[in-house]
Amino acid sequence: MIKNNKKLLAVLNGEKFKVPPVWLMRQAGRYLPEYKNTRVLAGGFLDLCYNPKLAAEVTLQPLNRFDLDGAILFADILLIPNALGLKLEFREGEGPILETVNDHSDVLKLLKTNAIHDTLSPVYDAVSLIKSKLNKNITLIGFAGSPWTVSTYMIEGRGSKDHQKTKMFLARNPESFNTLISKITDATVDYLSKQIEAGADVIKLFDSWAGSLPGSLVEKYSLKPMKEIAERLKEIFPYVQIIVFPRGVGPHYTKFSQIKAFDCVALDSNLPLIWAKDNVQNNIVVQGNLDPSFLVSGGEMMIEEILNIKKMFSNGGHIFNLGHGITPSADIKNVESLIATLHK
Ligand code: 1CP
Repeated sequence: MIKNNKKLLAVLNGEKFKVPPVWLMRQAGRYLPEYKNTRVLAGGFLDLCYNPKLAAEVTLQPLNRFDLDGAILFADILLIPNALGLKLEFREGEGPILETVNDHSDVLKLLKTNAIHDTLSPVYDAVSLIKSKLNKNITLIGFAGSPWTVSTYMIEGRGSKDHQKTKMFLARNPESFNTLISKITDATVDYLSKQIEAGADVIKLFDSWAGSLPGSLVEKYSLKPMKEIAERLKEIFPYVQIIVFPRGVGPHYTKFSQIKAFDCVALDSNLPLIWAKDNVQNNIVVQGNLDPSFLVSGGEMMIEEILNIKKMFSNGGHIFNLGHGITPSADIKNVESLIATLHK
C-alpha cells in the first residue's frame, strides 16, 4: 500500500481513518461572499472559468475557511461543449444557455477533439497554479461531466427536468446520438489527461442526470461511456484515482461499484444508508451523502444525520461529502458545524 500524506487520496488507496476525509460538492460558490466578489471582479461566470488566476483563487477560498481534505478545480461541465464550438452564456439568475445540437449535421459541425485545447488551456493553467499553492496534505480534484449529462445540455440548451428533447434525439437518431456520445467521450479523455498532467490527483465524473435515463438504458449511456473514459485515462495514468457520480440510479449503483476502473462511487442522498453499505461500499470506496438542504436548515437533525452517515460507513472506505451540490442559501455556520461534528 502506498502511504500518503493526502488523507483523501489515502482512503482511495485503501487506508482507513477514524475521521473520514471531507470535501463538499460545489464548495466554491455563491454561498460564499468572497466568491461573489471575485465573480464580479472577473466580469462573469465564464470569464471566471477562463481566468487561471481568479479560478485558482476561488478554488482555494473554501479551504481558507474550512478544514477540508480536497480542493476541486473551479470550472464547469459545460466548458467541453463550449470548446467543441457551441456558444455558451451564463445569465445571472437564469443558469447556463448553450447553443443546441439538433440533428446529425450539427453533430458533424462540432470541432475536432484536438481543437478543444485552444479554448480550454486556461483551465490547465488554473490546475497548475492551484497545485503550486495548495497545502501538500490537500488532494486536488479535477473533473468533467459524463457524456450522457453533457449531451443533455447540448441537446436541450439548458437545464431540464425531463430531458424529453434528448430522449427524442436518442430514440429517433440513435446513430447520430452515439456519434455525439463518442465525440464527448474523446474530448473528455483529452481534457482530463491535460488536467492530470497539470497536477490533478483525482478525477471526478459528474453524471448528474443519470437518474433521468430509463433503467434499460443506464448501462449503455451512463455506465459504459464513463467506464471507457476511466479505462482510457488509466492506460495513460495508471495511478490516477477516479470517482463517479451516477446520481439517481438507485439499485443500479451496485453495477457501478463493480467496475475495476472506478475507485469510488459518489452516493446521492436518496439511497438508504444500510442498502448503500451492503450493496455499494462492500465493493468500493463510497463518497457522500448528506442532503445539501441540511446546510440550509442546520440544527439537531443535521448533526444526527452527519453522525449516522459517519457511523454507517465507518468500517469501510468512506469520503464524507454531500449527496449533491451545496446550494447558494447554505449557511456558512452550518458548514463549520458539519466539519466540527465530523472531527469530534
Ligand atoms: O456563479 C454562478 O452564478 C454560477 C453557479 C455555478 C458554479 C459555482 C455554475 C453554473 N457552475 C459552477 C461551478 C461548478 N460546476 C463546479 C466547480 C465548483 C465546485 O464544485 O466547488 C463544478 C464541479 C460544477 C459541475 C456542474 N455544472 C454540474 C455537475 C454537478 C451538479 O451540481 O450536478 C452541472 C450539472 C453543471 C451545470 C451548471 N453550471 C452552472 C449551473 C447553475 C448548472 C446547472 C444548470 C441546470 O441544470 O439548471
